[in-house]
Amino acid sequence: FSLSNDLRKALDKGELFLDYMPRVHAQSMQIVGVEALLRWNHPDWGLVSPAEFIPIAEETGLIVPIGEWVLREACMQNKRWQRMGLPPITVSVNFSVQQLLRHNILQTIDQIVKESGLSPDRLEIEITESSFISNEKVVTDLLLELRKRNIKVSLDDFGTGYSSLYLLKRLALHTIKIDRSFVEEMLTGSHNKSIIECIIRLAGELNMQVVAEGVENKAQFECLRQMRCDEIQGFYFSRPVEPDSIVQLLKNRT
Ligand code: G
Ligand code: G
Ligand code: MN
Ligand code: NA
Repeated sequence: FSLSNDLRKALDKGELFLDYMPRVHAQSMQIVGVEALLRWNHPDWGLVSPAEFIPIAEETGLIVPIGEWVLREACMQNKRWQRMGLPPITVSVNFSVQQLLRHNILQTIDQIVKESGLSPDRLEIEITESSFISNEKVVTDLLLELRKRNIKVSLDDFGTGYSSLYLLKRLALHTIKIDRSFVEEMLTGSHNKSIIECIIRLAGELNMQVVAEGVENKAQFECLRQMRCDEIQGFYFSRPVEPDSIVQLLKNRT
């Protein structure tokens, strides 16, 4: 049983694909973006969770070619939706730190965006706070370069990691994504609602957009909307779905 050997071949064999999870504008309930989520259809084991194979991809370095494939596919898919005349949306792509630290990462991103024909401001790169550990300068500089190109950057799983407010202020971030652990208990747990309120206010002060992740019910949604959270993502609106389902959601948007 060697998942890493199989993963090495998965790209060439076409076993990887992307699902897309909608991001919804809280006030209008309109879909304004999607997060690309990698899936692996293993010939023997069926669907393998990214929680299982992303760490293997990171340890083996396979995340670099796989991540390039994800970026290319996501940009091309978004361009395809646009060519169909659908309302323009932003596609978000998760990046592991190993990808960010490649010396030629900017050229790679530039080339893929150019090839796809997607407008750079329709792409968002999701990074996590842990990307800065030991690499603060390199990653901070990279974010500045991405901002020059109008490519958006979001800080994923915010609040769970290395959250230095000092660092946050200095980063060229477009969006903060509140980790779903806060949303999960926002109406039952003791402090989570206040933490969310603080993050929303902080994002506003720093001129950043704020997204709440893991919204699963109407009560959470209404509460976040009242708190003036910009966007929501979660099973309440939609699970991750195939590209055709995004077409349906966008066609229903008027
Ligand atoms: O979709 P799901 O909940 O199963 O994803 C589990 C984890 O895998 C999430 O933390 C998500 O960020 C990560 N993930 C999904 N797709 C990608 C990808 O293309 N690249 C990287 N680096 N991580 C991904
Ligand atoms: O780490 P990251 O935020 O990239 O992880 C994204 C993952 O979170 C997706 O794979 C998705 O399945 C999961 N997710 C998103 N919204 C919800 C939700 O409302 N409930 C639950 N249980 N998981 C969610
Ligand atoms: Mn993410
Ligand atoms: Na997250």
